[in-house]
Amino acid sequence: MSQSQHDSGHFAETRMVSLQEHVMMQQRHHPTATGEFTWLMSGITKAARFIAAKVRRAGLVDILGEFGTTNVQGETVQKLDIFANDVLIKSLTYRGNVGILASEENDEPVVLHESGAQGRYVVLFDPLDGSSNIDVNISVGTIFSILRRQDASFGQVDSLADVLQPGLKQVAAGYVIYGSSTVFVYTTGHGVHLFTLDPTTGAFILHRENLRMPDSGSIYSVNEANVGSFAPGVRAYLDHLKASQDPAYTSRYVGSFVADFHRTLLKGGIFMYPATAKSPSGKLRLMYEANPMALLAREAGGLATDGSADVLDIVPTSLHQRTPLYIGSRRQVEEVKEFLAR
Ligand code: P6P
Repeated sequence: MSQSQHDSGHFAETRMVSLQEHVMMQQRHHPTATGEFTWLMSGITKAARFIAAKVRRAGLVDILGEFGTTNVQGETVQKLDIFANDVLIKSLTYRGNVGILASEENDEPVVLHESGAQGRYVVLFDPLDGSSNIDVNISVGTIFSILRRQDASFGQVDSLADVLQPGLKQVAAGYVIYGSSTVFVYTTGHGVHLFTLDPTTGAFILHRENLRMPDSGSIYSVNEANVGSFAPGVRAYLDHLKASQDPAYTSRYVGSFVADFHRTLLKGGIFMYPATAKSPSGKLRLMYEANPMALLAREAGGLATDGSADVLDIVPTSLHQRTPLYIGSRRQVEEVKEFLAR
């Protein structure tokens, strides 16, 4: 095969760019970057590899009796979401540039005093969203959001002021989906980029760069068991979708947010978790579920709203607050806002 034929082959498209290299290249958008963000992101990818390896073995629980009993070291083996939370905290605590961690699993933010004045970043995460689906082998995911500590509060004991920033302030956001393959998706505000974990080398390899969500999609995703307690505008919108011929819609609902969002990002359409009787403020959390996905949606050309406002504009009042969420292709999100405004 001639060199030119070889170059036009598979390797030319993938260029074999690792996530580490890509994050370094993204720094060109930040002339003042010192590489510390790259070092932080390598902590997240390290944790992702450990979590992926553990999730892959979850099915062996019953066979090997690994979880819920003690392991060979006599340690009590933890539930997967606790494991994921511990791995993320351990991977980020010693990066030196993270000042505060906030997790779905921890009531309060964790201030990393050891980082001192170097701890410029706040990292929020849902360590293993949808973990209840692992028993039935449905994809689950890790969601993360990165903020920069606000100079005014820098070094203050009250860390909450640093954490409770609107989604527009995110310097990066992303998720890892543990599915048929492990895919890492992130943005630093300059496009959405997708990487697949090569289990043999442990490298995340670029496979989609500057991904664009379709401006319109024919898939809607909502738990229709809750339709009885949806607002009239939501019910009217669902009737509209079912009656539509162009496009003719289909329904897909996995019940794992990362899986439902990943499909929406790639194929378009809309994911909805409206307010319900059981979850009057919506079920999904603003800070480490809705905000990171809303930044990715916007960077890919889509939208995310709580029904009236842009999710990224919401000024948070508490770490674990919930929000109704309508996220996906521009056309569908703008349509649902019209129905909700009637
Ligand atoms: P429901 C999983 O438990 C989760 O937090 C999200 O991942 C998912 O989108 C949602 O809950 C599903 O909730 O009420 O439809 O089962």
